[in-house]
Amino acid sequence: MLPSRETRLRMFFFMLLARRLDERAWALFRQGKIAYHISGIWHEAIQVAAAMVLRPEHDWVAPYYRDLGLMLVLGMTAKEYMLGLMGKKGDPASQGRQMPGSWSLRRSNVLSVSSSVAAQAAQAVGVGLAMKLRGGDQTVLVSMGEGATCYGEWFESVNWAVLHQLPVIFLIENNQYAVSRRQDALMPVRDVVDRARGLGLPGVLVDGTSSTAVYQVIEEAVQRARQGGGPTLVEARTYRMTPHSSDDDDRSYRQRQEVEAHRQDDPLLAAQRMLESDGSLSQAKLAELESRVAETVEDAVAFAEQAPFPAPDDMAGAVFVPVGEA
Ligand SMILES: Cc1ncc(C[n+]2csc(CCOP(=O)(O)OP(=O)(O)O)c2C)c(N)n1
Ligand SMILES: [Mg+2]
Repeated sequence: MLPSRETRLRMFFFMLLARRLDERAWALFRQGKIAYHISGIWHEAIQVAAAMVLRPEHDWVAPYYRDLGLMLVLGMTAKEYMLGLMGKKGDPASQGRQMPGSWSLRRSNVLSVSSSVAAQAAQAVGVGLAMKLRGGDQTVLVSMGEGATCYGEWFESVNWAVLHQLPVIFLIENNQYAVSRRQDALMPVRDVVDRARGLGLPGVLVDGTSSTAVYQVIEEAVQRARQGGGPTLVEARTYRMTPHSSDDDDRSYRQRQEVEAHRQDDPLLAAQRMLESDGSLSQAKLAELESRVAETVEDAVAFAEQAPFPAPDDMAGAVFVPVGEA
């Protein structure tokens, strides 16, 4: 079902917030104020729509490093994001120990991101198994890139989830690159969902630049999972508009024309146009949302800049459990 006008407006707000925070992160990197950034630009529709379908503090999520939009919908604040980006003590994920993008948010049932690509698939399946054993209608959504579906861990995890009909949604945010490798240099199938048949689960390919399309596909997958119908593989297609991370120079492996050709597929602009065309977003309302978001970003940056770093003598804190507390 097409999400309601209210849901579509909410999705647009979070996509806008994610985009402006992300753009600010790139600026902070160039100013030398942060050490690293890994961007979710052009992934916003997928992330925001998927998170919007879930029931907060009821369902579980195993995200990956690009999932800023998803984390914002799940309750991570702009201030918390900036604290993590700047490695400050107030970062809810690791008190400033992990690389930016290594989210976790205990209060929202968000598992900690592992730096090992595809590790979260097995973790999510473990959560799904616990859900099935306990009964109830919880689901777990696990997200990752298309490159991650080439790892053995991913196949093993999906196999197990299908075998035991676990309530897991495997969300693949296909941005067509895994660092410098194009998708066709990584896998012998055209679409990631082509793998679904062999693995024995439903697979759905969706336009990842359309928040409403992603919302509907995830809603169906979540319903299936809640009703005991097992896992679903969702492939949402977008394009990686930025280099892999702030450490990468993508000019060494792809043409500028290729990147520019995707500029017209902006998921944020698509959501805006849709709301404008059905009369849900006036110029005045858009300006109000933009200024609210700009203020939120400014506040978050100012707050995080003056926030303390972790103390050097607390280096192992929030990393190891002190002896006796395990
Ligand atoms: C097990 C493992 N192998 C390699 C890496 C290095 N690495 C980090 S991200 C990445 C590419 C992942 O591509 P994809 O899954 O498509 O996600 P994207 O970054 O494109 O969103 C690789 C190879 C890693 N972190 N872990
Ligand atoms: Mg990718």
